[in-house]
Amino acid sequence: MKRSTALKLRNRAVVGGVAVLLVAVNGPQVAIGTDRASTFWQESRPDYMAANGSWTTVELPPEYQLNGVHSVLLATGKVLVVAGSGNNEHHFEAGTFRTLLWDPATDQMRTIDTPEDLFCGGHAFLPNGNVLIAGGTKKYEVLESDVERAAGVLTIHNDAIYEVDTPVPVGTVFVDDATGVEYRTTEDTVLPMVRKLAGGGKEPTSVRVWVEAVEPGTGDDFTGEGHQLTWKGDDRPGLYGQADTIDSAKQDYWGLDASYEFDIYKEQYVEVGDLNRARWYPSLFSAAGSNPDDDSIFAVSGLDEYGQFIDENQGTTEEYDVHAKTWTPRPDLDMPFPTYPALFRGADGKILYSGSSTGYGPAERLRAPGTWDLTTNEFAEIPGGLREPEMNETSSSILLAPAQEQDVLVAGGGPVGDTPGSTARVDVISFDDARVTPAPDLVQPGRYVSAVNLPTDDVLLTGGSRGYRGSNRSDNFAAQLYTPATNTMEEVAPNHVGRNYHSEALLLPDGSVLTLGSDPLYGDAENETAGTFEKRFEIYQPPYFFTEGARPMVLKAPESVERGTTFEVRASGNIASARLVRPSAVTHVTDTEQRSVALDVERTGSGALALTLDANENLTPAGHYMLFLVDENGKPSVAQWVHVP
Ligand SMILES: [Cu+2]
Repeated sequence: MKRSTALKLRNRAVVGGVAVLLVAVNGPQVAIGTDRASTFWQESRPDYMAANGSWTTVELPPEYQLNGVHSVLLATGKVLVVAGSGNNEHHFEAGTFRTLLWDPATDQMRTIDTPEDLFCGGHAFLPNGNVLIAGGTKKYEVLESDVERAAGVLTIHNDAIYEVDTPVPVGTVFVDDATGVEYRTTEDTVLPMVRKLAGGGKEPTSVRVWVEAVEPGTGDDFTGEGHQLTWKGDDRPGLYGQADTIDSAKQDYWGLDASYEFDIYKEQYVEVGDLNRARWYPSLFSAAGSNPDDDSIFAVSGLDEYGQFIDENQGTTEEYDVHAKTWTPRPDLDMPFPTYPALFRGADGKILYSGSSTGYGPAERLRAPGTWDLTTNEFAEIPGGLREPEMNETSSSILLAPAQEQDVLVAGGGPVGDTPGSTARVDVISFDDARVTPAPDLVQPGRYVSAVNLPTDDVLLTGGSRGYRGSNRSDNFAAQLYTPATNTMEEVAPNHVGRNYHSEALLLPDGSVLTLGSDPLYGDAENETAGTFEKRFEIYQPPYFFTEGARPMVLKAPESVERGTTFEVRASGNIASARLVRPSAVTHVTDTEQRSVALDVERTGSGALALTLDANENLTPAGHYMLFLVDENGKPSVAQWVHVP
């Protein structure tokens, strides 16, 4: 089947003065090639949709289209789509950073002023529902073929100057003691004076700066060796440079130390305290922290301000106080992870690491799943680990529903870096008993497979590509539903838009799933032309949109629910289960937020339910949740938003 035919199912109508998105429930809306038409005729049959669900492509007006790298569902029902520079160096150089706010219920949209390049930062929800975004892009990568001078990080050590901080202007030259090669600094910096300690001692200081060879070309590169350098014209004892690597290899993206809260009601970014370490590709997650009154947000991993992986003893972890709005280093929580690690807040307060990550970090370590105890900084690996442990990068991880089970599903993935191959492996890590159980394979092997919790506890697994960043036209057109209770997989209607690197999926309040983004490296099957960023959205409606009977409805529910309490809800339908689903904040198939918590359900009268929320705050961290009621036929309601303080 050809996949080249352009799809245009843009399907808008104006009802009551508000533009709404209609979904294609009655078959193809536009003329398409005959091979596709037969597919669509098949896919638009009511019995097919009742068994497989249905996909609808959505194209925003051109002025709103963007490279959606980060997607967050807000408690206002709107979707925050952050591109920043969107992996487009021209946008970066021009300072064109973009954010879109889109309301899927009304199809209203607006562009949000984006103050810095938040491309490849991390994000997590604050207890009040606002979104904390930290890190981003300070500089784009330089491919090896474009590197003209050997370059690297120089640490200038000071055990000599006591009186004043010393400016180190751009162009300051250091000479390699071993080779005589001269390197110059590429930015202004300041070397702090030696600190005199109260007891009479002294503490040497240092500063890191990027240097490049004065002479173009290569020849005296060193990688991981540790050279000492002398400040040209200033050879005071105790004043020297030191570098582990100055070479002509590819220079990775540089991280940003910026941090913003996105105010979901004022719909704007608000600058807050900077990170202590610049981070590109960090993960953020909430957990109990230093402030007893509220959860904190923690940031881990990333590439620093010179594109260096933040390894152990390099400030791996810092904590954001949600009241002070400042970041504090946590050297006691020294724990390196590969970039964008898949981390989940466990019911006992420990952090569950599934082994999934995307992008950077050493191949030979830090890739095994385990639990991280934030009170002792101990990491306990899951015995045996995952099957195909070398295939964890760009795999997708999701805390299965109900969250009480503490099971994390790991799907697909590939070898570290720009490498061929991917796996169809799906494993379930039971963190409660530190055990891994195989699950049925994906339909096709794939990296970047999106995973989304549905209100029914099924997980939608869709998209991804068999090759690195969709190379050789290897996007997967396949979707399946995984059922945790039975450990079974069922193939459903395939996505029509390919989703590889820089793609996301998230559950919407009506029970459908939005997918967006995709950033193929190449535009053709032979990998000869550059790829273009996929700007179309697609919406998947699971079978429960099409099976017989009316969906249940939440008729009355409280706006706020305390943990450990029972509350009354009025509903239509025969309700069998209830879930609080925390919305997604997803990038690079990494989503530390999405989780579905089961409520105890008691029918107390006609249309009346008593629902009880577990008292454990690690299970249901403060924030906004979608309350879904599911009837005896497996049909969910549309969600009602509930705040858990
Ligand atoms: Cu990326």
